[in-house]
Amino acid sequence: KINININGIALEVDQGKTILEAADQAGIIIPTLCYHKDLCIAGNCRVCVVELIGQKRLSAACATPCEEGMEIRTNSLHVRNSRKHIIELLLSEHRAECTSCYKNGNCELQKLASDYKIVTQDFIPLAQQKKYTIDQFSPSILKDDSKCIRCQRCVRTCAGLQGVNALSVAHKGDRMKITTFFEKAITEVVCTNCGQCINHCPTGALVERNYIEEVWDAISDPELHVVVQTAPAVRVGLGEEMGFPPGERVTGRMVEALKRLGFNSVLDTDFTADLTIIEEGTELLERLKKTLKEKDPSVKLPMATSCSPGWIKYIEHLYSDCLEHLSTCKSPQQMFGALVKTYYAESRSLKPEKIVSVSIMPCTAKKFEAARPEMHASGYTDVDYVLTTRELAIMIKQAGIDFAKLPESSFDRLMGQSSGAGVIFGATGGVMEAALRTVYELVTGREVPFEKLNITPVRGSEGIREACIKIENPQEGWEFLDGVELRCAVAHGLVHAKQLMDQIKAGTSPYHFIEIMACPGGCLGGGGQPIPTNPEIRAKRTEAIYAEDEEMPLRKSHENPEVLLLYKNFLGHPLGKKSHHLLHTSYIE
Ligand code: HC0
Repeated sequence: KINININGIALEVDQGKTILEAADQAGIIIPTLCYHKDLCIAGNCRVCVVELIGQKRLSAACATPCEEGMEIRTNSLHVRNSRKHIIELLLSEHRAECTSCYKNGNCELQKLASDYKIVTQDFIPLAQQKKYTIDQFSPSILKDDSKCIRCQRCVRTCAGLQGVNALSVAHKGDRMKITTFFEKAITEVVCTNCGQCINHCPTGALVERNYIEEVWDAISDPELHVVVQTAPAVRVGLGEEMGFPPGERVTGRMVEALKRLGFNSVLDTDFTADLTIIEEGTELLERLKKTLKEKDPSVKLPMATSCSPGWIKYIEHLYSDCLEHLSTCKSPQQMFGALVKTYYAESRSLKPEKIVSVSIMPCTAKKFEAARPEMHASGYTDVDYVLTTRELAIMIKQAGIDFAKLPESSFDRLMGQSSGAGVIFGATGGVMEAALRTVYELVTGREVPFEKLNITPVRGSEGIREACIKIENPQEGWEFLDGVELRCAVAHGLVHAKQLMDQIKAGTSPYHFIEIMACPGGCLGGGGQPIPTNPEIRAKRTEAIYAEDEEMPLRKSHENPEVLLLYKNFLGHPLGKKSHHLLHTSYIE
């Protein structure tokens, strides 16, 4: 421990703490822009400057470690004036058309300009003179150079959190910019569309491509039947946009809000999450049989989950010789889309061409996924529009809905029922846990004891986690699995996916089954979730997901009555002909 003094307050702090962290401990807020809890320190925006008594130069609080006896002033005249100048300089290079900016109201630069009352313009407004590019080619991400303050959070996100490096810094001095390889469009580089850059951008330089108006148009058209599905993680994030603290579950209110917005049917992606488990679990068992029993060298293990579209793009871009490891299952979003315009349309006597299928996702890559040319198994575009959790919040506000006063409502039927296993898809490790609950019962014919339903080794926030399940006394047909230790691994954040993929590539992977989610924390930390994000917020959302699971009357996918009905009345059996056509896919090298 060392002793310091901040603004006259004596403080004991751990050695190695930065001034920013020490100030936080003392309840003193130092403004930041380039700093983010998820990222390595850059110290390049200088907004967090503080005065150290005895030193002439100001220091960046985020990048300066505390030293014994340090006397720090965070609010002296020198600090205030410098900070104001820094903000003014940043604004002089920023196209500050705030009222027409998509980030209006949730922009960190705007908030600083407001807090520091920047009302004069002492510097030449360079943003008006410079040429700039707005990259609008991606169905997921818009990148507007004129709003960029070059804090490089996006670059550090893409490199440090995701290990993708689609964004980098080019040029020097006043020509310096954040760009891509050879300044190509985002769609032409290794971007996975994960949207983590959006979640970490302090301004409107990176935002989601929004489809709010298109969805309003569809809802307003009396000829159309507009169906909406909501992803598992939306229900534990949406509340933050509506003034609730992180971790508030708003499932029932969300459903009621969607009904009031005018959707004709409010259904649940968790239903197809359960369906995914049946298809993917069966596929895993088939692969185990082919490799362990039939010794078929053409079948690849470990099998990797295939529901996170950022992860899919990552493996297609960077490990295209490992695509056979991916499960052929489409994601729950796309399974849902394919069923809405076939099974749902038939059951409800609706013409598929009159159905508009909308999904609410915590994810920007889902927009890209829905736009993939192969996602037309129903004969139509399976999912027409994908909105993020943030876009849904905008619609709710536009509609004048007082979210806090809403009663709770239930999902509509046919594709609205789910188990707790479907819910936990929203957290890293959830797909694995859900799959293991089902695979164990399919193989042994015995029920997973209630106290063992929570498979804790695959839970948590470690980048990579492992579980080993020993199979004993399997039922008839699965004898070859007797005594087999099913080795599983879970990774979240693409930087961790790399470790598992390098093992596969080298032929040293010890696993049978791996789950990879592109975003930190899984979907609940997705690129379409409320901003801000950080480890504490994601931990609260994670707790909420598991609490939702524990409250569900059914907690195993294969017990979902609506899924069983779907097989009985429409699909036949898992991995059957219809399933293969509607629910499975292949990948692009
Ligand atoms: Fe996810 Fe999903 S769990 S990817 O994170 O599998 O986006 O929430 O909707 O599709 O169900 C996202 C979340 C989903 C899908 C599901 C999967």
